[in-house]
Amino acid sequence: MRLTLGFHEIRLVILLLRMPYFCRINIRVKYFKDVMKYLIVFFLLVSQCGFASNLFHGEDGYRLWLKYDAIQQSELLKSYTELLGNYHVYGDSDTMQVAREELQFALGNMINRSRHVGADEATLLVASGENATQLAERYSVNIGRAEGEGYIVKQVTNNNETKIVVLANTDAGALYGVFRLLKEVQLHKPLHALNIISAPKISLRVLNHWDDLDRHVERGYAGQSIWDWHKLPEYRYQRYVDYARANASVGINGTVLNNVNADPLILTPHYLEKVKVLADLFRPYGIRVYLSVKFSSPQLIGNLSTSDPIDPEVQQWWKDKVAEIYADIPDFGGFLVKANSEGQPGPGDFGRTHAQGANMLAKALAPFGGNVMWRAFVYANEKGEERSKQAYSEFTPLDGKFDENVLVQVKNGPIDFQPREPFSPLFGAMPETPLMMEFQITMEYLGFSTHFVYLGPMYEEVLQSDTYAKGEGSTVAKVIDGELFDHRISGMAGVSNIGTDRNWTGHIILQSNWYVFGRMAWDPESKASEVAEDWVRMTLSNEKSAVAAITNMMMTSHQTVVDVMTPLGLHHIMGAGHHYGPGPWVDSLGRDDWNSTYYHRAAKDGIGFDRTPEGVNATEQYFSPLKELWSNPQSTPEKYLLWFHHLPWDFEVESSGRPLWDELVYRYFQGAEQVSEMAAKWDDLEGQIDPLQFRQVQMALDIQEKEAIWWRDACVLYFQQFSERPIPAKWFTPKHSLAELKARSFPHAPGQG
Ligand code: GCW
Repeated sequence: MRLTLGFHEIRLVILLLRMPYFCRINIRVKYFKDVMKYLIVFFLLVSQCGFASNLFHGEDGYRLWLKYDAIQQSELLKSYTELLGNYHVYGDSDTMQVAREELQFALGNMINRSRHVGADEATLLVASGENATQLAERYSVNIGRAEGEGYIVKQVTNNNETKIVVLANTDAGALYGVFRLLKEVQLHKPLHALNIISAPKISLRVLNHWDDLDRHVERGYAGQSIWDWHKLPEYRYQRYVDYARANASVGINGTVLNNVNADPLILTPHYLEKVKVLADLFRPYGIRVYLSVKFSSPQLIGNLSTSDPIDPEVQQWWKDKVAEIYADIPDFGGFLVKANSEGQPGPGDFGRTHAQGANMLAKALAPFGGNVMWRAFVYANEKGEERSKQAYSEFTPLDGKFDENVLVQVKNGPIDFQPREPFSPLFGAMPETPLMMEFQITMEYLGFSTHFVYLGPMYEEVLQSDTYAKGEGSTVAKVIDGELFDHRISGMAGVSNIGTDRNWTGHIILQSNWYVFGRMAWDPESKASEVAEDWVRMTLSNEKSAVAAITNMMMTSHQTVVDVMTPLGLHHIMGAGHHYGPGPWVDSLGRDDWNSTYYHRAAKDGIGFDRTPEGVNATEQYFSPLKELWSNPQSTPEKYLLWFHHLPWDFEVESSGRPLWDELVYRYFQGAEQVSEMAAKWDDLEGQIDPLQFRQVQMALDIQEKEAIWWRDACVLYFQQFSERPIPAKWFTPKHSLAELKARSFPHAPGQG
């Protein structure tokens, strides 16, 4: 038993001692003191035995996966100390300085020895550029393979002298290499025969913050925006630097600071001065800053009468604005634009195309090396075309018309970050244009920040989907990393789940989604399970059984949330506006394609959206053989069944042989049960991981369990009105009534747009 007296314990002791005063009890002081003495001893014992200390002490999650806990195993410690204890980092740029500091901090913690020494004395050498080239020659290492931002981490021998070298062509590469080496140590991997060569397959690896200037985070569930705009530029939180460190540790090299529903004020000098400070803080970590811009900025803050992209005055306004930014931020990354989408202004307002809008900005940025990330998330009722088809219809005719420094940023699915979607048909359909992937890391449609959902398997599923654009093997991963169509630039964006919560993401497990995003942006061929295991071992436990148990839970958690909310290809049936909880009955929003009923189409004759040639023919946007396969329910993967087909309630579901209605009910009940099983498995981990982390996830699982039952009852009862079929015998009638569930309202649900 550990005796720790924390703030809360001390406060309670003082309170107990002062009780007579507070209670004004008239008892004899002599007895009172005796009683109090026993009470205090009793309280201290109880608090140390678990309950109180579990609540108030422990790992609060701030350190993320960079905990650098001390290595206990003596063999390992000995070998790490020998090989890493004395190191030398060449160069004195800010980035090399950061690399040096990271080693100092990490090794000091992990092996309790950390000395920066002369190159001759050192057993670990870290170098970039010219220094690295020389070392590479000395140790016969092919440094070319590290490419621009990559690294080589290798054990080398020369004249019977064994060293570890971290070599890179750039400073950023060397820093990434240092983080990689430290990861190996955190994972307790042996270092002998170490030979890692790694270079990013994607050039722009960026987080998108949907953060407003008043610190509200659209679809954010982890507190406020970490950017304290009001206190910038003077007040610089340590958190800014820790944010950059965490990103660099997984290879993220860009951040879009503000919401795509952009406030034009971000481009005023008042804010640019603040942006500059963040850019300066992030630069040593290899991170470039980008901004979301409002297309009508020339009118809103520039006093122009138009924002028409072919107007010379408008063009000049953007050129001047860009020059003003680069004067202060020489490595500024560029702009992200949401245009003519959900009420945002865009070139369409002036009768111009997305390409004309994007190219105007691209021309202003090109002389400085900046890029435009132009979003393809566009849809509008007036177009008279089914929502899932609109982005493709609007963008494919523009292929080949974008300037070189424009990337079109496409959400993973054709609709909108649903728990599961087939990949967007745009991937593969615009060979002349670099397409960026946009994943959502924040869990707008997946249970906010109280659900245990690891998104790795979902990202992997999308990235490994075959588009067949150039025959078999034309995966989405190969489209976006530029390999398939040979593009110079490539990108992946992740809508951030970060906020001011002490643990950054509101839920410890959700840190893994930030982590896996970075890993997959570096290498879209990464395996979700391997990444999960790495993350668990650095964040929660390095013990074999705990690692296996948690990794397993993570790997099944995405399928679980799909079963809980939208099994068999259902989609967009969440509560209106905030998207919290079930809302399959939502049918009265301003636009058809905001309503749940538009998407599930439940009726007496069946359920699901007919997107085959007999229906809206969305399947035509995919390459063969997908367009044929997905036009037929028999050859459509069950996970997409109701996405592409409207099927009768007695349609036989192949994998189970159950009628569709029974299968649907089965999935909803099964989903809720899986959450309970997950909660039970988590309970088994008590004592194996940090008590605070344990307890926080446990509490969130309580919420998740409650909400899974809510989803089950709401969807089963709602759809039953149409199927008019009984709930299969194995299950039971939900205890809530549909009327009661429909009446629930959450006007203050977090993260609203
Ligand atoms: O999913 C929707 C969200 C909006 C978001 C939009 C988008 C930033 O509900 O909050 O706006 O997507 O991606 O632009």
